[in-house]
Parts: sequence; structure tokens; C-alpha cells
Amino acid sequence: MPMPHRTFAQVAKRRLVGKEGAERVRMIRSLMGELPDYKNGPYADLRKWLEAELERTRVRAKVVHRDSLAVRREGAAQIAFVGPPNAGKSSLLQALSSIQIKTGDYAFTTLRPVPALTRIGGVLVQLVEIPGLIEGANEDRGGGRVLLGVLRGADAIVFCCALGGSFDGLRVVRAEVAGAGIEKPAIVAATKADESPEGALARLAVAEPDLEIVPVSVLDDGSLDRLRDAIWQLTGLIRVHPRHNGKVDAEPFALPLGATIAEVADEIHHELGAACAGALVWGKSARFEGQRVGRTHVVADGDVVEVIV
Ligand SMILES: Nc1nc2c(ncn2[C@@H]2O[C@H](COP(=O)(O)OP(=O)(O)OP(=O)(O)O)[C@@H](O)[C@H]2O)c(=O)[nH]1
Ligand SMILES: [Mg+2]
Repeated sequence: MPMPHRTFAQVAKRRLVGKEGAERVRMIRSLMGELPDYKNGPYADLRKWLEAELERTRVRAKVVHRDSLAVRREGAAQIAFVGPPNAGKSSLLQALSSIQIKTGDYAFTTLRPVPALTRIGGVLVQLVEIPGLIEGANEDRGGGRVLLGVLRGADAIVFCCALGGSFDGLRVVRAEVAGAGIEKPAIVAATKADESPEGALARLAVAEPDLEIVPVSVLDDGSLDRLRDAIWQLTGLIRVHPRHNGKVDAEPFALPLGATIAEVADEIHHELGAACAGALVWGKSARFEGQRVGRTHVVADGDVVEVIV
């Protein structure tokens, strides 16, 4: 005697609650196994419903899979590296951080967004290579929509373009990014500067007049430091070193530009934020070393701050 069809529907729904993916598929299959095999009537309707549920579960599983391209944010800011294939994005990420990432002398070496953490002036910043943005990305060519979605979540963009070849690839990528309505603080990293033909940098400056251009080579540490500095400027953050009892913390806090002493204190500890009466300040925002300032004093990048309660 089969279970009444109304009871079966209720039981089935209850058993599927909270199940996704393979587990849900298994449960749906087992429920289908319990259904009497009528061609018509309420049991046949239940079977159709379960079949549709199976299909929906599979589609959702694929979507979840695609979403897993998303990058979990870490650090004080997230900086996206985009550019035509073979521009040297992975090589830069590797040179700026300690990750091992596949690089290659061919297009599309990197197939999905790759995050890398780096320290800039003591603050952790997340760099993300966004590979394979090609013409038509906005129409989802090359899975472009998901990639543009990752880019949308970033705080700033480093457009990468090799000095050796034509700059058309960069133009295409910038057009796709603009076409997606993505506007972020950005610079151009002019890569492979060690192989740059005569006058290439000047030509790139003419081709991309609206962005700061930072020439860089993974073989030149000085150029990598200059790129780090430019990336830090892009974050719009400042570093503040807390000082207690005459000792300066090696690890700075990252704060938004324009942050006040009260906000610095709050960042160190909420209670300190409330109790703070002012601070002693060393650095660019101070008129002299160890200047006594109030809660509303605006700090500058690199300042040392000792909060006073
Ligand atoms: N001479 C020189 N070669 C470089 C430099 N940076 C990267 N390359 C070379 O350029 C090629 C491409 O580098 P990748 O870092 O894989 O480039 P990518 O932009 O990540 O490429 P895809 O992931 O395929 O889009 C590799 O052969 C690198 O060795 C550089 O500063 N100087
Ligand atoms: Mg790559």
C-alpha cells in the first residue's frame, strides 16, 4: 500500500530541506524509488516534480561551481591585476608576493582568478590576477561576466601591458571594463621593461593619457618597489603606527585617508576610541616631533601615534 500522495509530497519536501548538491540528488533518487510507478494521476505528477527538482539541483550545483571563482577577501585592500594574455600578470604577482603561480610564454596560462597576499609598508594587501578578459567579455565571451564580477568587487585596478608589443590588447581590456560600468582607481603597469624597445614607454603614455604608468620588470627590484608604492597610493589608505610606553609597533594599522586621532584610537580598541583625549604624534601630520594633538586631528600616512586617555 503506497503512502498517500499528499503525505508523500510533505515527507519529500521535509527530507529535501537543507540538502544541496550530491546529497540532494541522492535523496531525490531515493524518493523516486519509493514512488509507485503510475503513468498518470497524482503519483505521476509527484514524479514529474521530483524530476524537475533533480534538474534544478544540477543547475544550482553548476552555478555554485562558477561562483567559486569568487575570491575571498583578505587584507586591508583588494587590488585586481587585469590585462591581455601573456602581459606578465602572474609573474608580477609572484614577484610581489611569496606565492608560486604558473607563468608561461603563451596566452591563457592562468585560467581562474588567483589571489596573493603581499605586505606593503607592513600592511597586508591582496592582489588578484584576473585572467582571460577578452573582447566580448561583457557578452560573457570567455566566461567574462564572472571575471568582471570579481573585478567589480576589487578596490582598485592595475592594468598590465607589456612594453614589447602593441598596446591594442590593453585598449580592448579597458573597453570591456568600462563597458561593464566598472570605475575604480587605476594605474598601468608597463611590464617587461627590461625588454622595452626604444620609445615604447612614451608611446604607451600617448595611448593611455589618463592613467599613471609605472614601468616595471620582475628582474628589477627597484621597479617592483615603485609599483608597490603606486599600489599603496591606489588603496587610498594610510598607515599609522601605534606607540605605547615609548615603543612603536612594527605592524601598522591601515585607515582611510582623512582618519582622525579618535578613529585611530577606535581602531586600536573600541574602548580606547571612547576614552581617547588626544595623542602625541610623530610624522608628516605633526608640526614637530611628539606634538600633542586633539581627537579631531587628521593623521597622515606613516605617522606614529601615542593615544592619550
Ligand atoms: N623579460 C621579461 N619577461 C617577463 C617579465 N614578466 C613576465 N615575463 C614573461 O612573460 C611571459 C608571460 O608571463 P605571465 O606572468 O605568465 O603572463 P600572464 O599575464 O599571467 O599570462 P596569462 O595568465 O596567460 O594571461 C612569461 O614567459 C614570463 O616569463 C619581465 O618583467 N621581463
Ligand atoms: Mg597568468
